[in-house]
Amino acid sequence: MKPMYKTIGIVLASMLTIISCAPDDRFLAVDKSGKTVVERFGQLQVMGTRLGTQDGKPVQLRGMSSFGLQWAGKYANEAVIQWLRDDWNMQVWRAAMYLTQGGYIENPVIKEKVISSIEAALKLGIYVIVDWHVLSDKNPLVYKDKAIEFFTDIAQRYGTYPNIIYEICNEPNGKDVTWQGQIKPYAEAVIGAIRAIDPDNIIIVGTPNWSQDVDVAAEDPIKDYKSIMYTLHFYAGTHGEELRKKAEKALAKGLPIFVTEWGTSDASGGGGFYPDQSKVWLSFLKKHGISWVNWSVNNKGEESGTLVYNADREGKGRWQDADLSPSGRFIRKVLRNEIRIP
Ligand code: IDC
Repeated sequence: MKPMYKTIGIVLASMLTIISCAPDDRFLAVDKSGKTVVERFGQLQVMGTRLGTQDGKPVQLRGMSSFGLQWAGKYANEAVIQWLRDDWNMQVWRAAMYLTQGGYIENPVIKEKVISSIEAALKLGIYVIVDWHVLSDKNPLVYKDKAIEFFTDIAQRYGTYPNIIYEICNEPNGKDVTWQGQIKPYAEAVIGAIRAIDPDNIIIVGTPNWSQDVDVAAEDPIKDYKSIMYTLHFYAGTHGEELRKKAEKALAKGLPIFVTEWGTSDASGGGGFYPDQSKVWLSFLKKHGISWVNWSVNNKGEESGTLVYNADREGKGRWQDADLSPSGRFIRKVLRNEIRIP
């Protein structure tokens, strides 16, 4: 080969390598031309079991959850959320508003942390999940009226922005809390109230048994409304193949799934860091194009938390490696597309 052709060949080959290694633009919070994820994806929609952009392209959103806002509300500010967008490549932020354990029912001012999360997301062009964090209160019907009042207000103030995603009951749980008995009737009432104001933003519904029984919801999904998704939650140290089988069963029935919460630890939020089990899950989510949000941004010192004990006590962001827990370093690399997920 003439030297000139050889040079051209090498240049072309290296260009191809660069192109094929460059992260898919769909996984960027801000693309090379400076466009934010919301500018690019616009009004999200549900297409079969998949989340899709306004233009009808399937997407997998990835991001971080706040910790309980009553404990870690200091991170629900623009500086931290911008750091997560720019340094972590976060496309979606979840504002986890507990109801009990010092949450909204006992302390309604916590709502301000949801509002500051939304305001930051609008400014930064990312999606924001407004999470009504049903947990120790188990049965979502207990605070149904409060939920309707809360989501009506959020929809009136922000429903016209494509950034908003409603999550109306984090984790219904308890033997007596069933899909048909409590969760579905609750969901229909709250969805009805939101849809009276906001016709199209995604609404995510919790599923029985701490949002694990997506297969049960798939037997009897909500019929009267569009852009509804269902959540599956897992903790890599506790949940594995059995739960993935449930998800596959639900997908096969056509249920659109959004993992609004998962952790690299066991189900307590602590008990170890499980990167290998997490990778198996991440690969499963990638294969099915399921969007996910990781639990959570806190410095409590538990393994699922992103920060080491007592780091960033003021909520300023700009974290260095030493501020991050093993889980925080792992998730940051995953979001930055620096760890290959097969
Ligand atoms: C956990 C926190 C933990 C806190 C507890 C309080 O990680 O520090 O003491 O809440 O209830 C969930 C819940 C989520 C839990 C998390 C870990 O949605 O609120 O956070 N988890 O236990 N479901 C499964 C696990």
